[in-house]
Amino acid sequence: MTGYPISNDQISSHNESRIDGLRDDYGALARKLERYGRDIDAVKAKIGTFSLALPSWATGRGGTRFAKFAIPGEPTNIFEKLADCAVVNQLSCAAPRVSLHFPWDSASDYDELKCHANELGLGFDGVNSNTFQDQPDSQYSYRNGSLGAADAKVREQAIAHNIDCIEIGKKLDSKAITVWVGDGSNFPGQQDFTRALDRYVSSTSHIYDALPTDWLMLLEHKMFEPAFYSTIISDWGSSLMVAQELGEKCKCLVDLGHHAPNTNIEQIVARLNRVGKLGGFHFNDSKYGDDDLDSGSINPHQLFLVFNELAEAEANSAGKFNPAYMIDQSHNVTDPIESLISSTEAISIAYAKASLVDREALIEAQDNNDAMMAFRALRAAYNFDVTPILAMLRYERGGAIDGIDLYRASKWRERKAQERKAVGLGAGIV
Ligand code: PSV
Ligand code: MN
Repeated sequence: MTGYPISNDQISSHNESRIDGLRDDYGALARKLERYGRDIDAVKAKIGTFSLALPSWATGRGGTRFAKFAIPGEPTNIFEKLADCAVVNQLSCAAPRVSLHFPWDSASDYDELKCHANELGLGFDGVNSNTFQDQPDSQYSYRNGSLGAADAKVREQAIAHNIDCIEIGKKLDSKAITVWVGDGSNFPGQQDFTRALDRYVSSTSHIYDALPTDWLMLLEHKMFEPAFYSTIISDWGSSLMVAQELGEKCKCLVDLGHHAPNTNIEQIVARLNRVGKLGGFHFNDSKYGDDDLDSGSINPHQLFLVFNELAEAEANSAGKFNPAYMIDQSHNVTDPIESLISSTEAISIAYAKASLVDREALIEAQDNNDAMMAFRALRAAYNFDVTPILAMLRYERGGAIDGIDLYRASKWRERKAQERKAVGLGAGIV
């Protein structure tokens, strides 16, 4: 563990003062689970298989389109972002992969970047392209769209950028590219819905053709923003339509915040899974129309219901079910490392509770049209406080019983504030 950011001594002394209390809580939960017919160690082993990818871009303070309020010690390049992700993973033991976004995370030597990440205990998840912003060296502007733009030269530039991302991803052992575009319109009549989608399909088919055989292309839909009247891939229907047209290596990615408030996202998950097109998730939470709040901070029950569909899908999948799980949120008022530790736990909790659902009882109640018993099957699992299992997993794996407490005690951010360059003023939606 030599390259890891927090010292083993610090972790051990943090855990020492908490382990007795944790053993107590774990024992009490074990007895409760036994009455429910489940063995806690088997449950722990199952939960231990769950892991998430961290978004490199969420390690800095995100900001809104109005302002970004940076904090001292924020990362300013991909190496510093990886260091912060390594802290999250070391303490939470459930986030061993990082998803990079280009050109934000460009590096001069990707072999060096990969070695560096591996030394920190990290690997790489899917890569993300960015054709929703112009770059200083861009020849053509994306102001009127990218993969769906009317101008063929703009589309060619956007396609080439996506293919470059695949080439970088190959060096990092990534196995997927996630494509999200801001293409859309702000006025009725501004854009022909059909021709714009035709152009998008044609562009994405060129990217699809450049995919290595063992890669996936994940299409991410978003209802609105930055376009406010129409967005080219606005919903799961549009996403699915294109994924089906492109072929079996193209699937849909569900960002939880990219729907209208109160949309039944768990049903979308079940639908996409039914046709083999559920490719992955961007986890976050949302109160209005945003995709920025911390996972589980607003509606942990919805998160549980999403995972209940995933548990159902996994149970019926004969071992082939492997969606990409990733966080995507914007930390505007917290230290991003703390939010990522807290969100990793919130998402793991939802996974754990869903794995406790008595699926036989649920199906029997559903088949008997017994709504209350079906609901109780879900509620019984949801009501378990599974946090001692997650804390025990972290403890056994060399992580922190209380990640945020230990992070604060480590003074990581204060130390980085001395070492890292200050982040300038700015704004931008992430
Ligand atoms: C767009 O809102 C999004 O959810 C996409 O995943 C982007 O890649 C990411 O946020 C960063 O802008
Ligand atoms: Mn997203």
